[in-house]
Amino acid sequence: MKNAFKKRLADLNEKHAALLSRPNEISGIGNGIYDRWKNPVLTAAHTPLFWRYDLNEKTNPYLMERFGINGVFNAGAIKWQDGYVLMARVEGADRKSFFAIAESPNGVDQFRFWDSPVHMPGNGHEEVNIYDIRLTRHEDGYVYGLFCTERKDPSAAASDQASAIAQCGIARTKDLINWERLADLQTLSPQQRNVVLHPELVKGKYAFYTRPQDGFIDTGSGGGIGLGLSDSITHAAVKEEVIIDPRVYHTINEAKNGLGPAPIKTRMGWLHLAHGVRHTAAGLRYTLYLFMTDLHDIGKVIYRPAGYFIAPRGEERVGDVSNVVFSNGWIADEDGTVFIYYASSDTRMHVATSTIEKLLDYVVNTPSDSHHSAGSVNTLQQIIDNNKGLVGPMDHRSIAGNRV
Ligand code: M1P
Repeated sequence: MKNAFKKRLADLNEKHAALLSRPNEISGIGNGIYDRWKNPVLTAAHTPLFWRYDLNEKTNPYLMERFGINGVFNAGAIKWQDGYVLMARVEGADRKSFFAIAESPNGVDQFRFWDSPVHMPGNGHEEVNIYDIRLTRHEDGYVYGLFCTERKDPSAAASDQASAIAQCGIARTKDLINWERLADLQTLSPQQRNVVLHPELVKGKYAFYTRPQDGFIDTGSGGGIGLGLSDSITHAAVKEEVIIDPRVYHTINEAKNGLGPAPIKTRMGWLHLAHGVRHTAAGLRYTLYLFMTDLHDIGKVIYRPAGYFIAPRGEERVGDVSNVVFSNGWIADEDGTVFIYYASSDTRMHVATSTIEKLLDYVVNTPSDSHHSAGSVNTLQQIIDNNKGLVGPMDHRSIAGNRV
């Protein structure tokens, strides 16, 4: 058919334009802490057609994809001039990840990729894959990107084509386009992932939140989210990591955890968003949680609400790595709105919105974990007792009235 190419191109363009301009809306009544938004904000289908297709009819007469995109997820986030910017992990059909920037005028829809992906300079260590960047607007004037740099484990047997080594790559920029690659972070741990740079100097040093781990997947003796200081940022080295947020038996982070984006400074403390992982019969389950550290002693956790903050729900539960929510980007706006960007199942990006005041209320007033069932019952009973007289008719067989 003579016009097949033109027709297919017109169809592709129409669908793509419709997706990019699709308005988003808040989904349901929510839990009072945050609002989820209905549509994913960034997916593989958002990537430009001129990335995926050779648009020349002579060299691609069937207008077939030449470069498949498998997923767009785990994005760093930053407010840039007036735009809401996501620096996403884009994973090709070839399983290689790279970074690309997408920008929205309002933070909840109309995200559009910049024309070219980020050309991140290499580290000279046979880097194979890079992913999960955390953006920090540092007080030294640079925007830093800390990300996982991964390569094959050189000590693996020839028959083992899966063992890998993960470390923390560091780059900095002043325009989000030109990146200066610095030396990878040195720590005493054989592997590192989920490393985040604190936005302020601490005692004149650069402060890193780390996640020591023995293996590529298992953290082994790595006890949780650590904190360490480095004199230098160009050759960053942390000689001591203190675990500030440990993994704990029978909680949402018993298997492993890791910090999400750089913390937000509030009047009450540093607000942290992290992911916790637990084992289930269906595999690993990743959820998000919040905690707060002291404004002047960033290693001291002062509030840690029990349980998860966001867990995978509905279509979020399904994807390349199912039952996962993961966040490494959030934006606190001048008016106090907080845009929480999270990925689901290593496939797509979503947004939830809240405010600084709501998140403070949540971390301060949500009961902490009692670490046993009887304690949870006591916590619940306390809420029920406090509500007596504030609700309508209750079923007297089940309320605290029987106990008073
Ligand atoms: O597949 C889920 C996540 O697994 C890793 O995170 P962590 O090191 O905490 O287990 C990362 O590969 C992350 O990209 C991925 O989303």
